[in-house]
Amino acid sequence: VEASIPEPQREAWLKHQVNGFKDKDGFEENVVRHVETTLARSMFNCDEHAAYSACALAFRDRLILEWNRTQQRQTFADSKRLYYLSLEFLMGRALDNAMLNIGQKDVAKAGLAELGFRIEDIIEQEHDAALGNGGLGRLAACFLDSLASLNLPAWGYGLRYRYGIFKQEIIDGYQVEVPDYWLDFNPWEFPRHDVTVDIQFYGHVNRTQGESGKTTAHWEGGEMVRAVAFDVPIPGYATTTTNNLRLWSSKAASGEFDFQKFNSGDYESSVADQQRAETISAVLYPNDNLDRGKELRLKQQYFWVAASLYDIVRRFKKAKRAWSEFPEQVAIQLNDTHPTLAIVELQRILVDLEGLEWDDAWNIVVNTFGYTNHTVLPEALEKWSVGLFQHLLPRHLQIIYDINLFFLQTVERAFPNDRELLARVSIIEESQPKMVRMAFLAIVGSHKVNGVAELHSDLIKTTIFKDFVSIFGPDKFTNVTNGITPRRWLHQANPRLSDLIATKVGSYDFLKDLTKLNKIELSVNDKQFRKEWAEIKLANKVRLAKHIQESAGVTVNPTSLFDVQVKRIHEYKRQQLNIFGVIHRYLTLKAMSPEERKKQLPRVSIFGGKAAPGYWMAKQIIHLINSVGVVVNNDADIGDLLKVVFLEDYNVSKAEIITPASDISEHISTAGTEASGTSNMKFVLNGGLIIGTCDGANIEITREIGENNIFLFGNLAEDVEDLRHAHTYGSHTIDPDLAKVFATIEQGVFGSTQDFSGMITAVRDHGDFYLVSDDFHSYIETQALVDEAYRDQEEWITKCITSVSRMGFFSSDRCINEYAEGIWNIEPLHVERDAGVRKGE
Ligand code: 6GP
Repeated sequence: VEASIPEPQREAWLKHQVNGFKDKDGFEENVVRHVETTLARSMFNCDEHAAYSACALAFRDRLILEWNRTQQRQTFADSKRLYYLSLEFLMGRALDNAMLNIGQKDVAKAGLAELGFRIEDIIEQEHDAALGNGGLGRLAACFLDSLASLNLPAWGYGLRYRYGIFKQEIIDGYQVEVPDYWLDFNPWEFPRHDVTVDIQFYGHVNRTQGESGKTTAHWEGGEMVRAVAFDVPIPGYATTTTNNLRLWSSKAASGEFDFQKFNSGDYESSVADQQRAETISAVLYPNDNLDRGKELRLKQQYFWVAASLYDIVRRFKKAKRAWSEFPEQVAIQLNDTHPTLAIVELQRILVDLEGLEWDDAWNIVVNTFGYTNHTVLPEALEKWSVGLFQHLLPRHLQIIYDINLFFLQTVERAFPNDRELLARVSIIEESQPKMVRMAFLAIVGSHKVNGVAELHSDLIKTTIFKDFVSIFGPDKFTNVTNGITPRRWLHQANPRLSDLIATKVGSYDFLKDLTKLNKIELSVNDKQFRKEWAEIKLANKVRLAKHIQESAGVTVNPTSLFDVQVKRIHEYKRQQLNIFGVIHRYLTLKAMSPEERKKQLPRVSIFGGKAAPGYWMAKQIIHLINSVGVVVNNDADIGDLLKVVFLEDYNVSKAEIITPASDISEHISTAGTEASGTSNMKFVLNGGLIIGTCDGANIEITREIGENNIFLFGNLAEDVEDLRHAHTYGSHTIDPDLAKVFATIEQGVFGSTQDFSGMITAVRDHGDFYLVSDDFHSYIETQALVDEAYRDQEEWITKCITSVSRMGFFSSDRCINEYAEGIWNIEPLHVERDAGVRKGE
C-alpha cells in the first residue's frame, strides 16, 4: 500500500500519518480538540450534547482511518465483494456500538468521567438513525455488523433519507406522526461531494443501426437528478475491518439552480426544480409489509439502484478485466424486491452502453444477483403499472419486455401448450392496467432465491413461487434463516448478562462464535450463577419500569411478570389477539372475590410499535390498547394485578431497554404469515421466554431450545386455508370468551364503542381472516400455563438459562456465513494488524 505513494513524497506523508487515539489521554485530547475547534465550543461551556458530539467525532476519526485501510486492503487483494442493496437500514445509535466493537468503551468511560460526564448520559444524547420500518431494515443493519465482524469485503447501498421513520406520539390514546428530521448533526457520515452520479428519468428511446447492422438503443431526453454519496463507516467487532455503507442523497443535477431560468427572471421555478430533485431522497415510506405503488417510490428505487450500479461498475472497470469476470468480482444481494430494477439496469449498461450481446450480458446479470424474499403477504408484493414504467423509465420497460419474452420462450419449450402457466409466470400481469410483477423479475434475474426461515422458504416454494420451482428446478430456491447480531443485542443491550456469561464461557469469545453459549448449560444448577442471573433480570426490569414511569406515567411493580409485544402494529401480527386476551384477563379478575384475587399473579402487559399512517385498523388497535390501559390501570379492584402500557415511539434504542427486561414476549402471528421474526430471537437471547404460534423462526427456536422452554399455541399454517374457507362458506361461531370481550367493548367500558367496531366486525362479520377467534381459546389457556410456570421461579430460571445456552444458531454471523458460502461465494480477508493480507484460509 505504501509503495503506491510516489517516492519523493512518501517520507512526508508517512511521517505525518494520522493514528487514532490509543489510550485515555489520547481520547481526552481528541475530545477536547473537537469541542474547541470542530464544535467551536469552549471547554467551560460544554454540555452533554457537545460532549457527545466531540466523543462521536473522536471515534469517527478512528473509524475513518480503519475504513481507509480496509478499503485499500480490499482493493489490493482484488477479492470479490458483496454489495447489499437495501432501501432500509435501521441502524439505531452508533456510538455505543463503535466503542464496543473497537474495544475502547472502558477508555471512553474513564476519559469522559475525567472530563466530568457519565458515559450513559452521553450515549443517550444520540438520535437514532431510523432509516427503516421494522424487521427488514433491522436485519440489514445486523448483516452489516456481521459482514464487518467476519472480515468479509462488503458494502451496503441505501438512500440517505432526510426524514427517517416518523416519531410516534400518543395523544389522547391516538397515534400522531411527527417528522423525524435527524440530520441536524450526524457525525457518522462522510459527505463525498466528489462522488456523484447523474441519474436520468423520463425521456424516450431512439435506435441507431451500426455498420455491422446491429441496432443500439439510446435513452435520450428527460431530466437528470444528481446522486451524491455519503459514507458511513461500519466497524467490525474485535477486528480492524471497517466496511462501508454508502447512502445516496439527491439534488438537482444543474448545480445550485438553473441559471437560464434565473436569468429569465424565473427564480422561483428554478428553486422549485431544485427542491423537486431533493424530494427523491427526502422521506422513507413508512409502510411495513405493504406496497402502495407511489410514483415517487419508484423514482427512489431507480435513483438509488442506478447510482449504486454506476458506482459498482466504475469500480469493476478500474481493474480492466473482461466483462465475463464480473460475477467473479461482484455479488449483489437484493433485500426484497425494492432493488429489482438493478437487474434491468445492469442489463442496460452491458447491452446499451458496453455493447455486449444480449445473452452474454444476461448470463453475467443472473450470476451476479441473489434475491431474498421477506414476506408472502399479497399486499406487500410489489407491482408497478406498465404505464408508469413507460413514462418514467421507457428503456427499462423495453428491456423488461425482452427479458420476459426470452423467459416465456424457455418456459414454452419446457412446458409446451400450457398457456395458463405462461400467464401465471409472466413478468407482465395482463390486468387492467397491466402491471410489472417485481418478484417474478427478481426470480428470473437471480441465480438464487431465498426465504428467511424454514417454514417461510417452504411456503414460497409451494405457494407464491410454486411455478418457478417447476421451471427452474428446486436448487435455485433455498433457505437462510435470519439471525441477529449478539454484539448489539446482548453485549450492548444487556452488558451485565454478557459479563456474567463471559465468566462461565471463560472469555467473550461467544460474541464471535455464539454457539459457545452452550457452555453455560453446565452451570444451570450453579446457585451463585442463578442468583446473579435473576438479579440481572430484575435490574433490567427496574430500568424498564423507570422508563415506563417517565414515558407513560404508569407505575408498575418490577416483580410482576413482564409480558411484552413490541413490533410494527399489523393485523397479521395480531396485537388485537393480545389486547382481547388482556381484556379477558381483566374480566376474569373483576369477577373474582378479593381473596381469590390475592392469589393471582401480577402481570404487566407492555405494547409498543408504530402503525403505518394510512393503516386505519392498526391505528384502532393502538387506540384500544391505550383505552384499556386507562380503565385497567385506574381500577382499584385490580391494583398491581394487571397493568397495561403502550410505550410511545418504539425504535432500536428503546428496544435495547425493553428486550432485556421481558419475562415473556409475544410472537403470535397467524401461522404462515410472519416470514421469520427476529425480535423473537433477541428476547430469548436475553433470558426471556416466548409465547408464540408455529410460525416463522419460532419453529426453529423451538427445535433449538426444546419444546419445554417455549409456549406454543394456535392453529398450524397447513390448516389456515381451510379455516378461512369455513369462515366464509360455513357457519362461523365466535369463541364464547371472545364474545364476552366484544360485549364488554360494545358496552362502552373502554370508551366510544364506535372507535373499536371495526376490530370487532373484522372478526365477527368479515370472515376473521387472521383467525383471532380460532386461536383465542388456545391463547388464553397457554397464557394460564405461563402464569403457572412463572410461579415456580426456580424452574423458570432453569428454562431461561437453558434457552439462552441453545441460541447459538441465531447469530447473524451464522446467517451471513451461509449467504457467503451458498450464494455470494465470497471469502473473508484475514487481517493481521500491521502485516499483510491473507486471502481465504
Ligand atoms: C419482514 C418480515 O415480516 C419478518 O418476519 C422478517 O423477520 C423480516 O422481514 C426480516 O426478514 N418483512 C418486512 O419487513 C417487509 O416489509 C417486504 O417485507
